[in-house]
Amino acid sequence: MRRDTGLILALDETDAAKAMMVAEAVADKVDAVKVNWPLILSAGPEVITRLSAVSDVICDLKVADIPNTARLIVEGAVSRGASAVIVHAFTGEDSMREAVSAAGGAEVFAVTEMSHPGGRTFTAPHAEEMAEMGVRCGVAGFIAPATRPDRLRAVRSIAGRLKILSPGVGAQGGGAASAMSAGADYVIVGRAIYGAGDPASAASAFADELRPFI
Ligand code: OMP
Repeated sequence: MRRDTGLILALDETDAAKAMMVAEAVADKVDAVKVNWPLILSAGPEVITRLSAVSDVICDLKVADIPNTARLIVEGAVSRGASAVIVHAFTGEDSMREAVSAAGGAEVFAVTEMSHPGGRTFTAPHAEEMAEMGVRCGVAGFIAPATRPDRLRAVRSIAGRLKILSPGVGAQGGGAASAMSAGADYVIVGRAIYGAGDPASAASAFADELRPFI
């Protein structure tokens, strides 16, 4: 995944036509588009392939399953054009290794601590352990919260040179610059871009804020 702006669009827009318009409008301002279940369920999995013609696509299926099922999901996403897949780390080492193996040349990012308030309950107490496991399993990097820069910093101290993608910027209250200062390589922004009146201008404003960190 290139790193021209450090910005990843979380395209949770459920109107498929609008989603494609937004992706095209921001394509030169983002390094990747992340698709999650809301868009896949409304537009069908073919949307992964359509978007991959516009941008690198991160398939955020938050895979959380036994190794065999994890493999089938990751293979399905990559075969449709995803260049990266997001998996939950809490499923353990066997599932994570299988996801990395199934991804082939595509990247696997493991969720350590989730960005919403509920993420403090079960994910935060184990985030460091999950990051250590992810390093052992050969993941490309981690998802760590922009809403809690101190916790992002803790994951960075384990991740070494692996990539950190940080959601929670904008609608969830986190800041782009503070996430980068804490060790993120990319920030993930959804509603603050696709929900804006002018998504291209909103993406430009985030790219401007990120420029000093690139
Ligand atoms: P906004 O809150 O609209 O910017 O969207 C954030 C995006 O990042 C959504 O697609 C979430 O599913 C995703 N996300 C989080 O918000 N928190 C996490 O801890 C992990 C993710 C993720 O894995 O991308």
